[in-house]
Amino acid sequence: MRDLTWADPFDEQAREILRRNDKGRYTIPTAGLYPYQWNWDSAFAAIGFAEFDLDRAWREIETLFEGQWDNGMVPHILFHVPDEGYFPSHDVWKGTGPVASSGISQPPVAAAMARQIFERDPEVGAQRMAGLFDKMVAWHRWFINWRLDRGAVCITHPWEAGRDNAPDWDVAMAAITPEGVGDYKRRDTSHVDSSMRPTKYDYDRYVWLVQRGARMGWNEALMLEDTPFRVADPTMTFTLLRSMRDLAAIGRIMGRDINDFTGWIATLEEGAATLWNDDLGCYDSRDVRSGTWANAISNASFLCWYAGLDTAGMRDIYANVQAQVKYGVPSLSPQDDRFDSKRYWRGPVWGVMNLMIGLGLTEMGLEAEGEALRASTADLIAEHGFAEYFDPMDGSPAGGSSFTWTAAIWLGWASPNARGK
Ligand code: 9WN
Repeated sequence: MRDLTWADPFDEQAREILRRNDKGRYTIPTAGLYPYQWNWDSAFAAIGFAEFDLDRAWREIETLFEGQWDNGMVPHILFHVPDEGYFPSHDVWKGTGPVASSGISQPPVAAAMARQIFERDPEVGAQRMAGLFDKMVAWHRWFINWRLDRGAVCITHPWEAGRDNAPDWDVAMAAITPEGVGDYKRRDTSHVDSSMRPTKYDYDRYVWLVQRGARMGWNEALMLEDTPFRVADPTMTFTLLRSMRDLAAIGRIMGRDINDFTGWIATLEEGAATLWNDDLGCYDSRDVRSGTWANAISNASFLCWYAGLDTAGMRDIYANVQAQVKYGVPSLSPQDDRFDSKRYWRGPVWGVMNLMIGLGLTEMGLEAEGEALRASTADLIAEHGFAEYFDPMDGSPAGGSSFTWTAAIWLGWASPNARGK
């Protein structure tokens, strides 16, 4: 039997949150604010489930891939059961796949999380991956076919990166005039204080981009002819690179054809190099239309290690950013004028980003830094609850509560009892 430790009650609380948000075949991020299945949230949920119910962990990922489109895209939201509490709904998105969905994707972390789960029980893993492997390859190929700019992965909507209002998109967002967007009723600000959410300026542009995609039937070739929003992004580039490596590793074990992966990985490595902003001395987002840098040291910049890239200079930048906050990793450097400790992706700490940064640090041989980040994330959650995100200056919880991915990364990584740490 395992020793009783201070963390045991939090483990139980985390399992309880996952059970509460569990809809049977998929998990919602939190009741009220996010009543559907989100793509990368589900992948993270799976590593939480894997700590106590391996079958349920695989089911989460399998349900996500039931929503895959014919072209390989896996949508960022699956609207399994209609719900009045979220805007924009499927009526606005008009996603064209087998399950009512949005029309964009989200950071491809599913294969990376699947590898973690696979390692728990490779025999079961091989059985479950038998049905998932080709689907994951098709999704990765979709990014290669439709989202590359000089090898870096681009987003076509701020929601695609999962870092909705990050300053990384400010230039691209300013270039949009959201003409004809019409009236709409936001639901998020009825669940959460508006100071913690994106602004109306942001939402007008989010909705305008959705309407445009829906009008074009989400035809990638057509949308690419005149794209109003295209930003090469470290979140996408680094997570895809990581997932490519992990999927290739799984494929090798299963004796699958992984010939395409070598070229894809090389392309993405070249792409990652194009995200290096020399003046900033850091990985950054690049607006493809204007060629301008975001000049943002974000938590996505620090996903480089998770992608297997140990670039000179990044360790010092990381140490400098971490020295300025009580709890890292802030989504934007506090030295940046645009930093806002409570507003979503412009300052707050997000547990899932910490998980990927922490694992990356450890794998790169920076064990002390990786362990320090794990321990500080554990303190943050134990002291302030399973919130959606946190103020890096004092740890105060923000956004939704009883949040699936915070509970999941607690169980799978941050808890002293986690096997994935
Ligand atoms: C839009 C569910 C999602 C996360 C994103 C996070 C937030 C949605 C929203 O919530 O985005 O996709 O309505 O604000 O930014 O990363 O997947 O938790």
